[in-house]
Amino acid sequence: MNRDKLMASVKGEMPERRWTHTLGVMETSVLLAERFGCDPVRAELAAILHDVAKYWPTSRMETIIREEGLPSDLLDYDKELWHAPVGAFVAARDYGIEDIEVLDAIRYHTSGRERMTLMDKIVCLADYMEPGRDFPGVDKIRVIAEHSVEKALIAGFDSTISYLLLQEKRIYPLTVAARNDLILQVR
Ligand code: DGI
Ligand code: FE
Ligand code: FE
Ligand code: FE
Repeated sequence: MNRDKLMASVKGEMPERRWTHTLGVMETSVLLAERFGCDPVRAELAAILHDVAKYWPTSRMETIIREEGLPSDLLDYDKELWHAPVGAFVAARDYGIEDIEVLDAIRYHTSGRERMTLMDKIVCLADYMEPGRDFPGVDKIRVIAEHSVEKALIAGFDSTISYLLLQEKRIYPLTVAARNDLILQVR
């Protein structure tokens, strides 16, 4: 599928404002890829697809997690986490994406993971700091991202973890592992 067809198809899976967010993640992923030496074409492909399953009904995501062997521990954590691994599955099954780095960048764009690839980091960070994002601390993340993808991503995970603590929600272990590992990487 060519880029235009892919974009039109993914756009159809979500409301207008989420597509605007996706355009922002695409633009920011390309920028960060060029800044930090990742392939901008493949990073952009991951960005196009990263939230493809975001607006799928919970039951449809749950069925895929159960029937397609995705990590079932996800079912005990916030449903907001589900669209990322489900999105990677859909990218492979419905869009024919075979590039494992692209699929992993989609799969881990919400949770992060230990030993994130540069592409994982870029898509996850772009998701935090695309131009449409407006949460306390996002400007600080954009400034840090001028020089360090890892330090900016730590700031992003810190804000998510703080939010989860305030909401008295559970924290998915991969997010803790991602943050701990990034801190070792920048030390
Ligand atoms: O899909 P987006 O809204 O663009 O962003 P995302 O895929 O990064 O999803 C972020 C949401 O996931 C955010 O509202 C916090 C929520 N979430 C719930 N539990 C966890 C979590 N995020 C992380 N990183 N780790 C969790 O354990
Ligand atoms: Fe997402
Ligand atoms: Fe994110
Ligand atoms: Fe997103």
